[in-house]
Amino acid sequence: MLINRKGFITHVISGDRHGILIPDLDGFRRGAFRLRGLRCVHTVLSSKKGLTNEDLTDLALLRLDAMMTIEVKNELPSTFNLAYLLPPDPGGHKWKTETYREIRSVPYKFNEFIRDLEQDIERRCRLRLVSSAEERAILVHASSRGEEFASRRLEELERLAETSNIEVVDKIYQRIGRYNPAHLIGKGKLKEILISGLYLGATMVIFDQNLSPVQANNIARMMDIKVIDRTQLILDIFARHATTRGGKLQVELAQLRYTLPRLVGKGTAMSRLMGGIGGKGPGETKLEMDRRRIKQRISSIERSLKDLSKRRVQRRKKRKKERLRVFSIIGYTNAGKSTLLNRLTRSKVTVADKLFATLDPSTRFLFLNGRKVLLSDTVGFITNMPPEIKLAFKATLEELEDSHAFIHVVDSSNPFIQDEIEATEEILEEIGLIDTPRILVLNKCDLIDMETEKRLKRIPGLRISARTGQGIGNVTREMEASLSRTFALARA
Ligand SMILES: Nc1nc2c(ncn2[C@@H]2O[C@H](COP(=O)(O)OP(=O)(O)OP(=O)(O)O)[C@@H](O)[C@H]2O)c(=O)[nH]1
Ligand SMILES: [Mg+2]
Repeated sequence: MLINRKGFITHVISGDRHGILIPDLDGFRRGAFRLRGLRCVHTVLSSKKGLTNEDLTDLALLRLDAMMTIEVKNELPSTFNLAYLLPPDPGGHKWKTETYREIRSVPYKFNEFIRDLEQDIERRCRLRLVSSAEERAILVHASSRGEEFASRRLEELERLAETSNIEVVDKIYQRIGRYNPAHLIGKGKLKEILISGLYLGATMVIFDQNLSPVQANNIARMMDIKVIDRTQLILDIFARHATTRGGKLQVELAQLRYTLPRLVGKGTAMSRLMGGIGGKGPGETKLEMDRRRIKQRISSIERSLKDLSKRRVQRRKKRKKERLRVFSIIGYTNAGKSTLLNRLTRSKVTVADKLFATLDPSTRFLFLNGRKVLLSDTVGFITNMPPEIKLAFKATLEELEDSHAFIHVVDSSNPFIQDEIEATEEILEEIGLIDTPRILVLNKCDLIDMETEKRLKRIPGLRISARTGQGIGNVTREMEASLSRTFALARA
């Protein structure tokens, strides 16, 4: 039975010898620091005694007031077991169990006890909430790739989370050989993660691996906090950073497309899975929209985007007629692309120590050999870009198609510079632009030490610092050389 604090029975559940299945408790009170207001009391008929692991994980995941079992002996109630959650305490236990000879031996009034406990939990949780973050997350990376790879990925995921104003409370690496199609990682491990997350006051779990609709739904059903994956996190960042109408629509479309298959007839599933992380994305107002309305919205966005795209085509035609050459600055996110654009064209586009600071391509001009050329700043690349994200990039990708050459910027202070270069090259390969001439630029050379210097020797590229201006002359000279080469070709 589930019993509320007034003593009314809200659910009667019959199980079998394997156990009981507690129904969906959505709609009953909940909150980051509150308990559910329901206690579960069930009989134990088999020879098993006390409380099982299952009992305790249900207690924690559903945030029940208490889990109670009554053992049955000679068809009469005998030993009474009780478990309740404890306030967060570093290194402490998550719950406490008590055993009594019979139910009447419990020495306190349960309602008063649970009210005090709840206040205690709330007080201690609030004490730790000193940051201004909107959400608190546990990050999970599951793969067979080993510790070093995992920690690098988790670090990047943490930077992404911070960009979305999410505080990271725990990072978990789970080594697995094969993904579980139903819930990515084993159910036991998953429950463990979720419980420790709740205990740390997490409001969401972010998976580095992209979740299939089935996985996302199964995991979200197991618990009361938001479950999202890396793609959704990146889309949330896009939603926050997009500034132009086209950019915003593009991101909303990508979010809706990602969400639609993940909506499985459950009202709250949407708010858990949608953008809406901090409630600032375009997803925010659509939280409770149903499938049909999402579909309508998708087609309406597609129509608007078609119009915008037509206008872009016209602009590109005009440029072609004027025979304006376009150079595009590309590279991994946060490499310093916008800083370089500003340096080369003396402009002031947004620069920030954030991932995906730039979303909408901005174009400025400069003169090379007395000829006017355009320079485009683009959205940064990142490893494992899923198709939904590429969709949000459409305007940028179109810009790239028209480019005369790319200036590929990499952050030379990054210890994994080779991976960064490859991530960008892989994307160029995928979009069929690997043959466009490229000028490789190793940026942030003001930051590197002797050790890094040695490592960089093997990488052919211009050493520059977009921040200090060091080596910038070489970049313009390379751009000029690249222009003369094409003109020479054209004449030949
Ligand atoms: N020390 C140093 N910092 C730099 C240099 N170039 C850029 N930065 C810093 O690196 C951070 C990212 O620079 P951005 O120009 O915004 O990088 P971006 O590649 O446009 O990044 P996204 O638009 O987010 O993909 C900022 O904090 C810059 O100030 C450099 O040459 N040296
Ligand atoms: Mg930028």
